[in-house]
Amino acid sequence: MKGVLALLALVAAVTSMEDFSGQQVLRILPANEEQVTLVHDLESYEDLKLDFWQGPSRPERFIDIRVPFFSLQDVKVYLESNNIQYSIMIEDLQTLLDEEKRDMKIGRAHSTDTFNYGTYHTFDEINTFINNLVAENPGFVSKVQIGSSYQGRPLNVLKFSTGANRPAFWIDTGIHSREWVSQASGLWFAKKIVKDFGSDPSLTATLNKLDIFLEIVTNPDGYVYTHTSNRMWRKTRSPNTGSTCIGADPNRNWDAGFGGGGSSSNPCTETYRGRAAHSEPEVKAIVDFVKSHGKIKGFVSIHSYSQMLLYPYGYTTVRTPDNAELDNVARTAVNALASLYGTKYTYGSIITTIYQASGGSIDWTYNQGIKYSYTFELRDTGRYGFALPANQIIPTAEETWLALTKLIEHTRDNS
Ligand code: 0X9
Ligand code: ZN
Repeated sequence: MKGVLALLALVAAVTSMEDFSGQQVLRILPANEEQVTLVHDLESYEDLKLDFWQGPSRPERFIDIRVPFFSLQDVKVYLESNNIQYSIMIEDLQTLLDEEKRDMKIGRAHSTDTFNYGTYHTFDEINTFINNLVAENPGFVSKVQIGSSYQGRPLNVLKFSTGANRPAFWIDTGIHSREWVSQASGLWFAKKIVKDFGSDPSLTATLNKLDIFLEIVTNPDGYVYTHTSNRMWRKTRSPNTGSTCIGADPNRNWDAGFGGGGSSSNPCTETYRGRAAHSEPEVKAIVDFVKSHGKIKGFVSIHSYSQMLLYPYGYTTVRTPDNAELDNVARTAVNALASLYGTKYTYGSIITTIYQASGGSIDWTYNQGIKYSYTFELRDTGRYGFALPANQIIPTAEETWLALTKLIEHTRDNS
């Protein structure tokens, strides 16, 4: 085992890709508030280099933590000596990532018809896809560049439109770069819209009233980094003065309860809020776009994992004035989603359903007057987490589309 690990580490060093050999993801079930606190205390031991995939939490709710090989023993002893229940959810993360790499079929598609929707793609492949889709659908699909990432990559948004000056529905995928099923679903949605327009009565009615904007790679620097250096990268890639740690959490960087609970002021954490609200160009670009457009009626931000459909707020337990309506629509949407493959989603406000998160995108859009602001956490519930096998991409996108359609229809008919 030691020899194998050393060899794998060597291979990883040569290719400069972070190696996850021997790393496990532990699923921890704290029984009471005291145990929740004990698990959270682990976060302050920075040397352990833990990565909280899920959590903060409350009693009886799982916390999933990725634990490096060198910290495993310490963490397990800590949990056991405190009588905290846990199980090993992923035995060896690198094994899953090796499979993922094998499944990535490289091959340049020359059209969106031959594009492989059932595999994960690089940033360049996605940009080629976008250009092809635009070229294949003149007068219907266009590309809008809303800004540039910190490292200068274009922030491209697909626009589906059949008339001028329409109100619009926004969808973004991949704001957290490691949540690969999100960007992959975005690609499938783009093709679905083109295929169904003109033949599916509901989508056709939608597009005769609303434009749809779709940003597939919302955090391009992070996404490239997940392919070249660290598959588990979540944040942006902007530097932080006074720290060697890189990036801010683009879902803690919005001006809605900015700096509140469930966000961190430490640049070395995964939930670092950034130096100021909208400090990240990837966030600022959407903020400017939404404000200057002025007629965005629905806004959906797509993440993974947990199988949830959430609405505001994340920063406060105060209910929005639209709580009942948002909840009803969410129920309809998750029922539609489940009708295809039986995938179960929970739904509710962010803070009551998943955890407190301040500075999140849909809290900001809601406060801007975009009533239909929702966020998805796609598959799965943790068996694979962020390393969801590629054979689940298409089923995930298909079922999610049914829920999205409900949200879009309701927005169309009520604004
Ligand atoms: O922590 C987050 O930002 C979300 N979970 S994730 O694992 N995708 O990072 C939960 C916050 C809820 N808000 C949104 N999903 N937008
Ligand atoms: Zn996310």
